[in-house]
Amino acid sequence: MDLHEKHLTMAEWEALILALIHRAEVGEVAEPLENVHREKGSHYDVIFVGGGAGGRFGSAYSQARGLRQLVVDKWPFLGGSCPHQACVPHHLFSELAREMDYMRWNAETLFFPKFDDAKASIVEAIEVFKNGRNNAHAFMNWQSKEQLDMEYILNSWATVVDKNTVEVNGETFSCDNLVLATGAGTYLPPEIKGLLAEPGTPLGDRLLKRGVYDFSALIDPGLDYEPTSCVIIGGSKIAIEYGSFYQAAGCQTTILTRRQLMRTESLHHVDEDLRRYVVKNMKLRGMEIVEGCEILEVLGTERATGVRVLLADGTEDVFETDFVFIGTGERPPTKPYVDALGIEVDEKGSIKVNSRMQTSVPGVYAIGDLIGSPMEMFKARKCGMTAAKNISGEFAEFDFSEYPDFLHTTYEVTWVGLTEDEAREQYGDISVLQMPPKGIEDHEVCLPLSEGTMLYGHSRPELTGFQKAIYDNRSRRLVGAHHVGYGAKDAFQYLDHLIKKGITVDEMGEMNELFLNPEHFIQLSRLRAGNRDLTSL
Ligand code: NAP
Ligand code: COM
Repeated sequence: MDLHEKHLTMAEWEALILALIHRAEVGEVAEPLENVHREKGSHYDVIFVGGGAGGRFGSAYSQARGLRQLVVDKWPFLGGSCPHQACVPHHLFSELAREMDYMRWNAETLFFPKFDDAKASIVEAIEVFKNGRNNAHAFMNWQSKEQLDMEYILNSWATVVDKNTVEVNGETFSCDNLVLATGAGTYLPPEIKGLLAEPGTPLGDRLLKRGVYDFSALIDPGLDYEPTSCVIIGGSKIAIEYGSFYQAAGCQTTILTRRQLMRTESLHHVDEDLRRYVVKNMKLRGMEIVEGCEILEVLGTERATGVRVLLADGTEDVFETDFVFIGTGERPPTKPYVDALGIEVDEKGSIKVNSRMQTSVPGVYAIGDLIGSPMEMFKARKCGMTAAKNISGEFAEFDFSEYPDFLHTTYEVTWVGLTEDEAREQYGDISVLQMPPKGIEDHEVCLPLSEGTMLYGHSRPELTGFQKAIYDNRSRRLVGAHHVGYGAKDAFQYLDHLIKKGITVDEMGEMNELFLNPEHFIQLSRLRAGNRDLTSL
């Protein structure tokens, strides 16, 4: 469908995308959606293969710099997996988990009714998401075309022929620069038996055994029964986030993990006090966490019936369940690029790039999840922007080794900078301002106290969360901040910037807080800022 002379309203976009998704679901080949200025020819300064966050932001930046760009995506909308199967549903489920948790703890107090497990349906939550996601899809296309004037071909596969040639629906487009941005998918460890329906099904078009889901299968085709329990394989962010949701929805959840929870390689700077608070509170909600185990097999022939593991003590055990959820991380499928371009990849298959997003093939860039960890939104978008800057002639680098990080349980868990142990090792002389203070038990103090924890503060102080700020005593600079609670996540975007700028305890003490503020960092810093020699609080 040629849209380049048309202006679709949001409602028209929604209807169009919905119809195309439906046709794909029933196996029909649907026509492409095109906003292509063919009057300008078929040559581009840059072609983005993949229109997720990286490809979309890279395209927008290229446009803004006066480059002619084309972005191609297999789905009928831009924005990638985020609005379709990944970040947006995860945030919806985490919000629901928080609400259900709140209702459970407060059930039959004040005006809160008895919590009704029968109404906490995982299937319904997925339906709510699927019925609503189309609006975000529509906005991605509307904004990209009407506001940002991107050229795009959607609902279409791009085949990379060589570094200057891309084929889409039998038509050839040429480019001076190519940006690969096709993301990653769930990693299915080959050593775990029984994940797939048919042993030996190639990973590319794999079919999970019935009763086995990853974050994407959970949504499409979607969970079609209300599970009685859940066993999660792997200890990733996905495991923690989705597991907390299932548990809050009344589905008894067990996480089977090789390492201690939150000690997986992709999570850096996780403070031990924060980790303990998080894990303690997951267990308090009834989750079972089995650490140090090796996952051997998903049992069941027709459908999953359990997971067989080797426990830390060397014995074998079986965790019975009708719902196995995969949390073993993600890897990018890069073989087509290796085959077509001879591009260099690392041992996990991620495309190797330098700090300018340039691959081993001149003129070819790679961005986002395709280049490996961290598979986070900020990185994908800024990778796209960095590639576009370099293509437009600027020398631009992007260092994503240090960044603010987060995950959800029934809490927001957020951190930036060094942990207490790392700071002590690096600086020696440090001060730690934390709540509850060291030596005080969680139940002894109703702090941190703010929006989201006010009621707990007055009835269950141990649920109010945890926070910690770490200063280097010599320079008086903030070197780390850690928080479990509600409402503080946004602050960490700015704290990251302030830490990089070298903000001191004195400058923190001069800031204007909006009282009651969720992380208490400003007032705690002010309480100590007057001291010539900083000490902990
Ligand atoms: P991940 O952080 O890469 O963790 C993978 C997990 O799988 C680890 O616990 C790992 O254990 C385990 N694992 C791998 N192979 C295994 C095996 N054979 N047996 C048992 N366990 C195995 O995974 P993820 O959470 O899916 O995240 C992928 C990327 O997406 C990350 O970059 C993450 O930051 C990002 N993401 C972000 C969010 C967010 O909320 N910001 C949400 C989801 C994903 P070991 O630790 O023992 O290796
Ligand atoms: C967000 C997708 S859901 S994008 O980063 O705006 O493209």
